[in-house]
Amino acid sequence: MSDACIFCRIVGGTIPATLVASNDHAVAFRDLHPQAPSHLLVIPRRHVASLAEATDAAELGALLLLAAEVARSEGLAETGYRVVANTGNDGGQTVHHLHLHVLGGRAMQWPPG
Ligand code: D5M
Repeated sequence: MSDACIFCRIVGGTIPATLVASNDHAVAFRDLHPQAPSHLLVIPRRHVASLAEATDAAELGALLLLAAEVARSEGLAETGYRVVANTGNDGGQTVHHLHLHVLGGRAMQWPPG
């Protein structure tokens, strides 16, 4: 937990977010700047800077399972969706607390920019 980390503060409840689901390891909430009709972020409760620093397989499994759960609850399971972990500078990561983007509700493009 770091007071300097906005996602730690969302987990701790000291800054607001629209929470949609959680489990023992992870919390899901709506992205502040949605890039698709459904855009959720799934983050570990623990501060992990990025996927490159992740070491706990149970925690990563819990993140992925929560991503699939929120995609189902958003009604995306039938049409499909995208799960993205921007990692490091070239990956476009701007918040340095590991997060999965869950994007859906429109057809995605490939390759991403
Ligand atoms: O994505 C970081 C994402 O985090 C980006 O899509 C905006 C989102 N964001 C930033 N601050 C907040 C708060 N306070 N609530 C909800 N969403 C937020 P990245 O992959 O690091 O570029």
